[in-house]
Amino acid sequence: MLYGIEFVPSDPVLKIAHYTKLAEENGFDNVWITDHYNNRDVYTTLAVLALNTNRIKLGTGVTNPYTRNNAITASSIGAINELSGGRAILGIGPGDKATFDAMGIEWTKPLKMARESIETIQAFFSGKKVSYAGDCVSINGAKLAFKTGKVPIYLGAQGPKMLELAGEVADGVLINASHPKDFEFAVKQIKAGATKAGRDPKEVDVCAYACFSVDKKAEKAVNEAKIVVAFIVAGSPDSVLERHGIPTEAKGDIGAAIAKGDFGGLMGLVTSDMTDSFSICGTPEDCADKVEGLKKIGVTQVVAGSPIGPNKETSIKLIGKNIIG
Ligand code: F42
Repeated sequence: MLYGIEFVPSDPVLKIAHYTKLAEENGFDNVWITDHYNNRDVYTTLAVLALNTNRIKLGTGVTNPYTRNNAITASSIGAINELSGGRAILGIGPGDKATFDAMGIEWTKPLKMARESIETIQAFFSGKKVSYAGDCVSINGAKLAFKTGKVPIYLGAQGPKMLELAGEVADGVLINASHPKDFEFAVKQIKAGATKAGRDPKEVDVCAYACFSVDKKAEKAVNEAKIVVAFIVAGSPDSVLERHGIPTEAKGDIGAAIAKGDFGGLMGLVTSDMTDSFSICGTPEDCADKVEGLKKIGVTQVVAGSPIGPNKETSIKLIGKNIIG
C-alpha cells in the first residue's frame, strides 16, 4: 500500500511546506495539492514543496483542462518534474462546475475533455510537436522547448465512464471515496477500461482519496470529520447514497443547514452511518482496519484527505507510526 496526503492551499504555502516535510519524514509516498482558483496557485505551491523535500512525490490533486490550456499544464508540471528530480505527478480531472460557473467558464463534455486532454498532454511529454483536432481540444503544432520527462498522469474519477476511461488511459486514478462498497464498483469499472485498451489493470494505481481523520480519541476524530462528511453527503448523487443505505432526504436537510451556515446544526445531522460510509476516521487502529479492508478490494494508495485530523501535525505522526509503520 502507498500512502498519500492531500493539502488544500487555503493555507499559506510555507505552512503546507512544513506539513509536507513532516509527511515525508513520516513515510508518506505522495503529496497531492488541490487546484481551485480561490486558493493559492497549485504550481507555485508544488515548486516550494519540490525545493523543501527530497523523496516524496508531488502531485496536482487535481488540476483541470478548462482553466488552463493543456500546453500550459504540460509546461507547468514539466517544470515541477525538473525542479524535483523527476518526482512530479499530474493529477487531472474535469473539475468543479460550481467554481467554473463563478469564473464564467463553460463546462461541457467532461468525459471527452478528459480523454482528449490526457492524450494531448502525453504527446507534449513525449517531446513531439503536437497537433490535435478533437471535439474539445485543439492544438496547432505546439512544442515545448524543454524536456519534461514522462510525468505519470492520474485521473480524478467517480462516475462509471470516467473510471473506465482511467483504466484505458491513465497511470492512476484518484477516487473521492472511503468505503469498500464504492471501491468494489470502481475497481470493476477500471478493470473493464484496462481490458478494453489491452492493458494490465495492475498498471493503474487505484487511490482512495479519502476524507481522513485520526486521533487517539475516536470521538474527537469523528467530530472533526463531520463537516467534510456533510459536504460529501450534500454533493453525492442519490445512487451513491442508496448504495450506502442513507436516506436521500438527508441530503436536503444537510444542504439546507450548509446554506444557512448552521454548522452547529450540521453536527447533529451527520450520523455514524454517514461518517462510516464517507470517511476513514477514528483511532489509529480503527483507521488501519479500514485501510486493510480497502487493500483487499484492490486499492493501492490511500490518500489522507481533509481534515486529516483535529491536529494535523499529531495526525501525520500517528499515521506514520501506527498505519504506515
Ligand atoms: N476538482 C477540482 O476542480 N479541483 C480539485 O482540486 C479536485 C480534486 C479532486 C480529487 C479527487 C477526485 O476524485 C476529484 C477531484 N476533483 C477536483 C473533481 C474532479 O475534477 C472531477 O470533477 C471529478 O472527479 C469527476 O467526477 P465524475 O467521475 O463523476 O465525472 C462526472 C463529470 C460525470 O458526470 N461523469 C460521467 C461518468 O459516467 O463517469 C460521464 C458523463 C458523460 O458521459 N459526459 C459526456 C462527455 O462527453 O463528457 C457528455 C454527456 C452530455 O450529455 O453532454
